[in-house]
Amino acid sequence: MRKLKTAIIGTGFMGKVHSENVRRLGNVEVAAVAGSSGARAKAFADSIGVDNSTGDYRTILEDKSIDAVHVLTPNALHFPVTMAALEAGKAVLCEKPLTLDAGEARQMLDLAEKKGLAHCVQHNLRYYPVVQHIRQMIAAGELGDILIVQGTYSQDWLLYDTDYNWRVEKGPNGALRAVGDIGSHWMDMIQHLTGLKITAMCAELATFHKTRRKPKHSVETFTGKTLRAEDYDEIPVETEDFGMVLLHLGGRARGAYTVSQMSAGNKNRFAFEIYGTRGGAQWNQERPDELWIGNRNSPNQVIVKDPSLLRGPAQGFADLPGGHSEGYDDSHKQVFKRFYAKVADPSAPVDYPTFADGLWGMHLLGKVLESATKRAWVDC
Ligand code: SOE
Repeated sequence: MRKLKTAIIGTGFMGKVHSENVRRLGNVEVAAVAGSSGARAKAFADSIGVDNSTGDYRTILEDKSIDAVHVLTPNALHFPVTMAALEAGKAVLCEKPLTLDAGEARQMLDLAEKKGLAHCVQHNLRYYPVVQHIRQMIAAGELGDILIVQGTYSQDWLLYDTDYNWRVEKGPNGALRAVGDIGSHWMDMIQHLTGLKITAMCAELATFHKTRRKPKHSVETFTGKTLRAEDYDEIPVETEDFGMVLLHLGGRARGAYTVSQMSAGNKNRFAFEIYGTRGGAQWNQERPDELWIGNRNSPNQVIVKDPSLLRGPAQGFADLPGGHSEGYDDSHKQVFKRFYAKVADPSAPVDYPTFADGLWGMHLLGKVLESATKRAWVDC
């Protein structure tokens, strides 16, 4: 089988996660790296052992031997980079939130479809093995009709006003920060699991730090704890630190979630609870191999990941035996495995999140903003 060639566009936290995990597939070579400058691209390429690096991603798009690109830039660049990559005939895997608004996402989806190219938005968190197990249980009706969904995606890496990242600024990030960055995952997950669409919402956003101190030099996601007072400039902040959203799903279900980047002690706590007419389920990303099942008339259970015990298709998302954790890195690998199967063979199934999911996600983020601005319920 021919080895596929891919390129990593973006040299931050996600550049590292994507390059490491796409290499685990074995049939995909990271052939090139693009960054915001030649120096950044080269430093990153050197760190992962790639010879070909550039400060101009268009150089990569001209290379006919490259099959696909990973768009891992700040959000504002997802649209121009993806459109150029599709025009150049590359399959595109883009980080979330897909774009700055639904209009851009619509254009990306239309172009990918017109060109007949594989397209994917990186909602990797769907693909923890026990999460897929609960999806199968829900599909089989074991939780009954879904009534209530609730949860949070909470982190603490932006707790202090000295914590800074490009996401804090509207320009590179877009208008929604916490809800765009991690609320997008929560909404995608809950719809993926229940099969229900969000039909209405009421959102409120809060910016606790009206100004933040921006380091004079760039700081990577989840870092920045080692700087001193003289290393900063004070900047105004327009994006939210916290969001709370009430939801209607389908015709009957109701729910609520919070999103925070300022909840002390929560490192990457993506938690959901789903309750139906027959049973409930809870999961927390910080304990990824465990799934709690709640029963009304029999003892509750904690299911620990073991591929041989997972329900049907969920087994395909576990590559290690029971007792061997599969976590964040593995969830990325599961998306890549399916996306590159499609790149290699256009007749392969689309069993990964596409730009259509990303477009719906951007539509919902637009509704969050609309509801919070109007201080009112909005239909989706
Ligand atoms: C930062 O908040 C971040 O890296 C997100 O961008 C990811 O999508 C999330 O999975 C982990 O946290």
